[in-house]
Amino acid sequence: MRADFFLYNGKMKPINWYPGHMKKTRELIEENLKLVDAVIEVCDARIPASSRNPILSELTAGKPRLLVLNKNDLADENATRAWVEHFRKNGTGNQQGAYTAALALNSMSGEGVRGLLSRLDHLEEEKTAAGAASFKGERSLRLMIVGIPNSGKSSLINRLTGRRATQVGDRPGVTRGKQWLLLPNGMQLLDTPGILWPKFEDPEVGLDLAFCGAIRDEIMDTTELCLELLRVLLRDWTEALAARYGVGIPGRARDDSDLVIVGVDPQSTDSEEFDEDGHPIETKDPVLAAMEEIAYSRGFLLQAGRIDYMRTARMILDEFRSGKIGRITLEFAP
Ligand SMILES: Nc1nc2c(ncn2[C@@H]2O[C@H](COP(=O)(O)OP(=O)(O)OP(=O)(O)O)[C@@H](O)[C@H]2O)c(=O)[nH]1
Ligand SMILES: [Mg+2]
Repeated sequence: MRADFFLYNGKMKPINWYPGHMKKTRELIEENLKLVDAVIEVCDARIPASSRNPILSELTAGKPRLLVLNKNDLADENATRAWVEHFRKNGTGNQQGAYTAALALNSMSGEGVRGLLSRLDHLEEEKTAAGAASFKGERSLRLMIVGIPNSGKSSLINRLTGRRATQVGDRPGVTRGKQWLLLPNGMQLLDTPGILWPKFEDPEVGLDLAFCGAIRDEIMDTTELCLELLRVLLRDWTEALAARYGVGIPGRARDDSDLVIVGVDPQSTDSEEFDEDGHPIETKDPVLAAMEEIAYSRGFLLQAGRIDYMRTARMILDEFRSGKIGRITLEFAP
């Protein structure tokens, strides 16, 4: 299997770039763009900025755009509301004057789908009224759905068609080619495979995408990825993490009452602690300590009591992705 990215020292490094199937999808989108009246961009409500592909945004800039923040059942409600408001105020990045809208929805339950349909109706009415050259009102809207891998494009299409018209899966890269579908309201919709972009300027973006399942797990170090996720959760979602696993609340993980801290090297990012005789006390990275505590509490141990890091990491990532740790948003509206 060909790898597109790997995780090294907390950074997503692209390898073997630009992958052939993503280049092909880009061409597919470019070729079919002239056939459609509007674009539905599906991003992930947990990471509404990181999950927007700048290439797609640029390619489709001239078209009316409906930005869908999908999987809103997994994201924090207040954070999602702030994001929708942000896009409403600032637009979604298509050309000035072009129709744009942003809305949150859940493709699994269908919550929010009616809002999307009414916006599409509205757009169709506008187009008909304007008598657009390519759109004389003699037909219904033609739409294209685009987005990063695993954001739920095909799931949304199945919702809109009311049947299992396209294949979906809990991993990136399920849709491979284009597929035209007819909606009950007469509109036509083109499903496309998810694509990423060649370089993540900000390593956090790569990590966010990996946490949320947009990058194939097979090519990443699961334990390292999980530690990166725990680092973020310990920082921003302390309560949720403590409620699920009983870790991360200060003072709970380790009892520091006997320690006398006599010196911290200001140059060092790791603070070293010393006992009363001046011997350094080994301190464990709190993120690793949290992971080990979770492993012990779940009994994820190998022979001789060694920790099964892989199994623990897999479990934590799965629980995050399925919302078991809570409704968690990883980045917040500016
Ligand atoms: N919780 C939740 N899960 C969702 C939602 N929408 C989709 N999913 C899940 O997300 C996974 C990906 O869904 P797909 O529809 O295959 O995603 P896609 O964007 O078509 O993916 P590619 O074809 O690989 O680009 C599946 O496991 C879906 O069940 C949602 O609103 N909420
Ligand atoms: Mg798909």
